[in-house]
Amino acid sequence: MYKSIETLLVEIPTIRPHKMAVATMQTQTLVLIKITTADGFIGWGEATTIGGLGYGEESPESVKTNIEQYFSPLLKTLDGFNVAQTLKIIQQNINGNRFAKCAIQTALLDIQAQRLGLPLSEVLGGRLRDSVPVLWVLASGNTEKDIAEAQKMVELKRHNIFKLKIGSRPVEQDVEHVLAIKKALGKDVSIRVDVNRAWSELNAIKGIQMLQDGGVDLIEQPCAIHNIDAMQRLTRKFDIAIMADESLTGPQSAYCLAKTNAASVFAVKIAQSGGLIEACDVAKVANLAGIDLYGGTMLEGPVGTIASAHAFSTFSNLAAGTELFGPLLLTEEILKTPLQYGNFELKIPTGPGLGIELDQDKIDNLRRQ
Ligand code: MUC
Ligand code: MG
Repeated sequence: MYKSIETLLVEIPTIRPHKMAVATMQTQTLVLIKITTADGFIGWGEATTIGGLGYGEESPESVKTNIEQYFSPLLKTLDGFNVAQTLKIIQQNINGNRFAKCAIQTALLDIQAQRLGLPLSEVLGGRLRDSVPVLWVLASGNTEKDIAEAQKMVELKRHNIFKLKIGSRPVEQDVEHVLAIKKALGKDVSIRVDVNRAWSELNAIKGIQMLQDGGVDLIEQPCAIHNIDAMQRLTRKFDIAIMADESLTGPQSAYCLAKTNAASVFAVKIAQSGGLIEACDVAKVANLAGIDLYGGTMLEGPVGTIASAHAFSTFSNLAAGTELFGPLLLTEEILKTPLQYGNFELKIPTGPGLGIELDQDKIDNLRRQ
């Protein structure tokens, strides 16, 4: 029996403003789910999104309401702890709500893995790696600041791949900004851009050509979410990798994107996929279609970040690395022992379940009352 299902909104300021075409973040609202079972297990999940409703279809407040009104009463009617059956019942009774579903599934799998005494990755089929490469996102909005930030990251051996958030300025200005950073950091540092769907197809053709010529390695989500035709034409036209992010919303959309050759790389996100199991399904579709994989983030805190890392550790191809840097963008630590970043990678814990311990006092201090 599930004794309690709590949704906590935890507000943490970012280390600097994080400017994207869809929103500028100064604070992140972590959406944490805590499930306690009658026999004493505690599982955690996360349903964090970006910029209220600016990015995804669920907001922190809608996740909390829907978990309290619909998920929690449903879970409390269930006997036993069969995770597969529980997930099926949730799918049968609740439409959409991928972020909330992902958080609940993560907490259930965390509990299941703890019961078995195994890391969560092993419940998902088994890890192929004990750490994942992690890039850093430059999004201060200022070219000089971004260059200084990147140089510091390389020096610290924290990151040597950078993704730049563009799309809010005219194309020429954005390209100038990106190429100045590329030039300053040199040929050994990989530079990618995320347009967050801001370009028309014509602007995309203009921008991508200049970025490809300037040595940029990858273009993420150049056009609108549903403009799959434009994504397909751009993927065919250019040699540079074109990555689907917001257009990729789970296994079904992975199948459609793969079938239409609308991306050469998939940014897999556990919440956008609707769960860890579904994220692994997306990876399988990509593998079958010969599409490269990248482990994405919704700028989650440590719970969603490490849950994602467990899932990504099972992917047979992770050619484009990951962006699991969310906790490093926050000014407060909510774990008793912080996640281990170093040597350009994030280590995946080997303890049971998620393998992390939350600092409940810290969370109680930071949570929205
Ligand atoms: C996105 O679109 O990729 C991931 C990293 C970041 O800075 O923003 C997110 C969302
Ligand atoms: Mg993106």
